Amino acid sequence: MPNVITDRKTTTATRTERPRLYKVILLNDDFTPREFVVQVLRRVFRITEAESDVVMMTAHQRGACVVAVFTREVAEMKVQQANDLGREHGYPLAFTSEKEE
Ligand code: NFA
Repeated sequence: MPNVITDRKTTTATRTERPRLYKVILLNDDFTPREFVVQVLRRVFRITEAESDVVMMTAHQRGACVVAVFTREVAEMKVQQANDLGREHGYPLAFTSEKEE
């Protein structure tokens, strides 16, 4: 019987990458009431009234404001929930998500 080597070993190197994060952005519009925007921000993003006010006013004055960053799935879910709330009340309120560099 020839000498056959059967005990080859496999080594696996593991490299863990950080998940890419996505910004959720609030866009200004001319129709959605300020107070409604604040309530949606509080409900969907669980931020305080004071923080919601700053985010809402920043979007109002500058056109857009980053609300928070999340993994892609969570960002997309929050955008959907917030946009649905606006639609349910007949407002054009718009949130979007964008990959962070
Ligand atoms: N611009 C809106 C208004 O004057 C308020 C608003 C702020 C809407 C931020 C959307 C986003 N009623």
